Amino acid sequence: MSDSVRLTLDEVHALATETFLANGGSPEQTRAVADTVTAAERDECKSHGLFRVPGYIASIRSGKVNAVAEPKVERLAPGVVKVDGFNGFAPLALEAGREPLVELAREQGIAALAITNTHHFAALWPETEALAERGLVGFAFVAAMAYVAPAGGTKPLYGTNPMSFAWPRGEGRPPLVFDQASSASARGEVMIHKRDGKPIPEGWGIDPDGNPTTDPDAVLAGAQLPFGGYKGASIALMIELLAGALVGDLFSFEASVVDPGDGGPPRGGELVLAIDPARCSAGGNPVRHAEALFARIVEQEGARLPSDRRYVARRRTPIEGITIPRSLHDTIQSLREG
Ligand code: NDP
Ligand code: PYC
Repeated sequence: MSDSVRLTLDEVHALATETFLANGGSPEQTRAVADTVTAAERDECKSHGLFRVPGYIASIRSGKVNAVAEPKVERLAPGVVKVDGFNGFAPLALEAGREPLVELAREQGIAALAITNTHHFAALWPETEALAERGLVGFAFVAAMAYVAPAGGTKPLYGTNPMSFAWPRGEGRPPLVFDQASSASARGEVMIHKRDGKPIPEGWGIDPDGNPTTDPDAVLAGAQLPFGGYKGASIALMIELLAGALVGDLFSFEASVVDPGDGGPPRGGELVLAIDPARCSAGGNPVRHAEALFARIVEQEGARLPSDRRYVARRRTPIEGITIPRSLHDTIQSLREG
């Protein structure tokens, strides 16, 4: 018997859906999370697809997450919309805020979406890509739990705090998107190395005594490192402030304190920004102008645009399907029993 299982994208969605419904997820929360998990598998973002389902379910079972929460949208200021996720998962709250954010950005040129009381366990590109598909420039920021040492320190304080940016390209082209942790790698990547019995690259983390190590177990017990030293640490710090203090939610170290240790998503907020390029430029067409830059990048051998790997996977996986380790498939199947 093979140690991996091949699934179509419909099977991925059905597996996630049945597992969430069996564990008390409302149809709306379930669909939103299943869409997010399936999108990650479709784009081969393995650290945030089905791999996360056991953690999502653990967080329902521990009582940390309200899997039937109904997000509430409210206008905080002329250019700011807020969504209270009422302790549910982030995807449904993000969906609830998306069109109001788009509308405000088109009206005013720039707008913000402040998300609070949610649990984010996904990649960030879906939030910004959706904005760029509607012709807007998008930014998203989310914190996590205390995983990453500040520059020069050895104890976890910041989350792996990703930020995503998306730019619309027009003429039928998918948006340019980057989505990156402010640590040298996402924690999910360290966990996948541990699961697969592989060492992690040097520079990803330190052990509990502060020594550099390539042992994923030691880094999970010690601290991850910011990417690029103090520069990544400052980005992690900015994201703590934007997705924590600014929107009125927790810092990563505070999320760690309230977390029951169920292995599921951190509690916290998120900030999403949208800018309408048509309302921002003093002249010319920003979207068309950007193409000159992108062309100069890809004309260099070995260079590519961020997101191109995902788009290649996105064309392939609907035909070939995806594979996951059999052990993960068995675990999720067993969670379906509720
Ligand atoms: P990676 O380092 O794998 O990739 C970061 C970005 O760089 C991607 O946009 C990627 O595009 C791009 N990229 C990679 N290689 C190149 C290249 N050679 N040229 C140009 N662009 C390139 O991601 P991370 O490990 O930092 O993060 C992985 C995921 O984990 C992210 O989706 C992030 O949102 C998620 N995460 C979620 C957290 C949460 O709290 N919810 C916390 C931390 C991380 P491409 O995808 O096309 O390869
Ligand atoms: O991979 O670092 C990560 C992560 C944290 C929360 C969700 N994903």
